[in-house]
Amino acid sequence: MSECDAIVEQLLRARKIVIFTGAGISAESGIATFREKMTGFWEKYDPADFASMSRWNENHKMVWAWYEARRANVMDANPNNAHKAIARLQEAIEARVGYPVAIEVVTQNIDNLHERAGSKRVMHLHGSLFKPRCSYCDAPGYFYHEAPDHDATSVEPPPCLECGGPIRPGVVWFGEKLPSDEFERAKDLARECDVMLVIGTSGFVYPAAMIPFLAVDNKKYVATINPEVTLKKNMIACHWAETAANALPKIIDKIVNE
Ligand code: BV8
Repeated sequence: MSECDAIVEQLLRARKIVIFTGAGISAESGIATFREKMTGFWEKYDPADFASMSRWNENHKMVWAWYEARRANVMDANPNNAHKAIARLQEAIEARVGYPVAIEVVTQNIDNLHERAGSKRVMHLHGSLFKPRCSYCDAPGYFYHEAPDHDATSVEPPPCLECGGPIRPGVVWFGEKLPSDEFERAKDLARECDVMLVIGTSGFVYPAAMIPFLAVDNKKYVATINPEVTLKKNMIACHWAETAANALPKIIDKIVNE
């Protein structure tokens, strides 16, 4: 049985499905994955070093400019066929099985491509490029420019309307806690789901990387879709060595047309 057949067979038996995604699912939209070298001015910087409170405290104009450049890239990008297939999955399965199915996307990504593809239930474990907040009082923030500058390397972040403090990116930096509601919910979903598809993540970054392991420990059907092997093969039911934008439309096609 092919990986696609095996995954579809499980999806058609499931009532609760979790789609756990990482930077790899946005790769085919042209968004560099987290471990890929960045380009241009940012090439000399390590994202894992740059995405930190210490770098923000050291030079928040540079960090704000980096996130604005990344926001500009996401705004220029489009959801790819993987994002679109995931957004169609619930409707496709329910039309086939004739009963309601619960599907939730749990993403480590800070882009908004799942939402722009039409996914309704998306949880961001590492925050979002599109939800800035005040670095002093945590009030919701805003952007100076809806269309951010791709090329600026030092930009004064806007001042908070409540307290005047500098607005920061609404993301989780290394060394910062994950949003507890989202993280607790993601752990519950891993324990309660029937199937978890783990798509485009290296599993390097904790504690988000523990979510698939929680599903494995609770004897759920866990499949990875990734050109590289990330979770040990003896731990998961299926590894499909395929890119997300190739694999997910094949899953939808099999559900809808076979
Ligand atoms: C915390 C937002 C504590 C910001 C991000 C030593 C060991 C273990 C852990 C640690 C350690 N030292 C420190 C830690 C903790 C640290 C951590 O895990 N570090 C790692 C680097 C070792 N974690 C933290 O600091 C976390 N916080 O622990 O706080 C605490 C507790 C209490 C109180 C206070 C504090 C916070 C981590 C969150 C960091 N923020 N993002 C930003 O983006 O700027 S993480 C960042 O990495 C992104 O969100 C990204 O999504 C995430 C994970 O990476 P992936 O998504 O997996 O991306 P990656 O590039 O790695 O892999 C891409 C994959 O896709 C690859 O496998 C590739 O093969 C595949 N792929 C490529 N193309 C495709 C594809 N797959 C399918 N189709 C394709 N076309």
